[in-house]
Parts: sequence; structure tokens; C-alpha cells
Amino acid sequence: MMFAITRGVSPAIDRCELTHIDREPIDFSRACAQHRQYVEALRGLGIQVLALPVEPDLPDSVFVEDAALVLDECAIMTNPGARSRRPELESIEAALTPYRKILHVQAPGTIDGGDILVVGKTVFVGVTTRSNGNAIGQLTVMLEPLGYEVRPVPVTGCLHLKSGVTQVADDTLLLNPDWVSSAYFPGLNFLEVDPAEPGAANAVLVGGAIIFPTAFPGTLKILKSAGITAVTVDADELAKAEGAVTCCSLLFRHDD
Ligand code: CIR
Repeated sequence: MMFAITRGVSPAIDRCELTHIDREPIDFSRACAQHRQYVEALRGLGIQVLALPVEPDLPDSVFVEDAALVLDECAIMTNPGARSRRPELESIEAALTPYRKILHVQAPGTIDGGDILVVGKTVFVGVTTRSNGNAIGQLTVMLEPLGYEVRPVPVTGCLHLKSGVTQVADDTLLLNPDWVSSAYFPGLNFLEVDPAEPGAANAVLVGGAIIFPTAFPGTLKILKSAGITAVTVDADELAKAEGAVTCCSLLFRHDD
């Protein structure tokens, strides 16, 4: 059974961290409605959703992905690069504890889940303003004994690795080549975003389908031509907080 941890939008989202985009007002009720649509899309794909209580004082807490890396063998709590986001971890760790052995990245290592892309037994980690070499070293020590290879990937022009590349099918990545180079992913196939839609490389892969924003019709066409099934959601209000669709869930498998 696939599970997703999610958390509703904080009423403080207006005070979110921003790195590559300018601040604009966020319509809280519209953001909540979009988040509900996203959760329904997960449920529609057969996911059991574990919805955590809203955190009124943690502006970015809807973006649960950044708090942890969940693998079949364990969950690794990150140490988010933005100090304001570190209090988000406590409740996520409590939610994961029944399902996984918990490990921790320690300071001075910093890393956000949005910088971690797992493809099979390879763990690609973006080197960004949020995620540093020290954390990548710690992940390597934790994951190599479990048979994973950890590989750093340079990222330019966007917040996280997964702003620029995500997996959309078994051996296929969706990529914005201006932000992330395909050279770091040998042996995989690529689809490139429509050049008019730089933010379109973030999709959530669930089983045989993806959840994908309605805001990127050009890239959606490219995906559909490649035979990829997409469930579309409106996500433009959360995008004003520099969040995309992967950020809003932590997906993992658990069978009784
Ligand atoms: C931040 O800057 O941390 C949030 N405003 C956005 C985080 C988005 N998370 C993600 O891409 N995984």
C-alpha cells in the first residue's frame, strides 16, 4: 500500500521563504483549495493519505517533502537549509516513526528533501543554497551499506534539484536543461520541458501516472505524446511560495 504524508497550508504562508522569485500576495483560501485538490488527486491514484494537523506558525510547513527522505529501508530526517523550516521536522518524524527506522542528518550538514531524487538504487542530491557537501557525505555513509549510490548534482537558477528534474516514468526524467544538466544522469531517458515553461520539470510519479500542474500545457502535451498519463491539478497559488507538486507529499510504501 502506498502512503502519503501531507499537511494543510499554514495561514502564515505569506511569510514563506523565497529564494528565486519575488514576493506576491498569496490568496490563502485559494491555496487551501488547491491543496485539497492535490490531496484528492493522491487519493484518486489509490494513495492512503496521512494528513497532519496544520502548523499555524510554520509558514512553509505545507511543503512536507523537505523534512525527510523515505526509502524502503529507513527514513532520514533532513536538516533543512533554511533555519525557519527546522521546527517542521518534529511532527514529520513522529508520523514516520511507526513505519520506518529513523536516521538524522546532523549540522553542519544541511539538506532539503526537494534536493533528493531517488531513481532505483541511485540517490541524486542537488548542490544548492539549501543542501551542502557535508550532508551529502553523511547520506553516503548511511546509504552505501544499504546498496545505494549517492551522487551530487550541480543545480543553477532554481531552488531545488527537483525544481529542475523529476522522474515521470520507469527510466525517464523530465528536465529543464537550463537548471540541471542531463549529463549527471547516465543511462536514463529524458523529456525536456517546453522552453516557455521553465518551472514545469516538477511532477509527482505515483505508480503508472503523474500528478502535474495545469499551468504548463506545453509540457503536458510533450508528456502525453510520450505516453505518460497525467492527472492535472491547479498549483499556481502554492507556486507563489516557490513550491511545486512534489513538495506537498512524502510518499512511501508500507505493507502490513
Ligand atoms: C522554501 O523556500 O523552502 C519554500 N518556500 C518552498 C519549498 C518548496 N519545496 C520543495 O520544492 N521541495
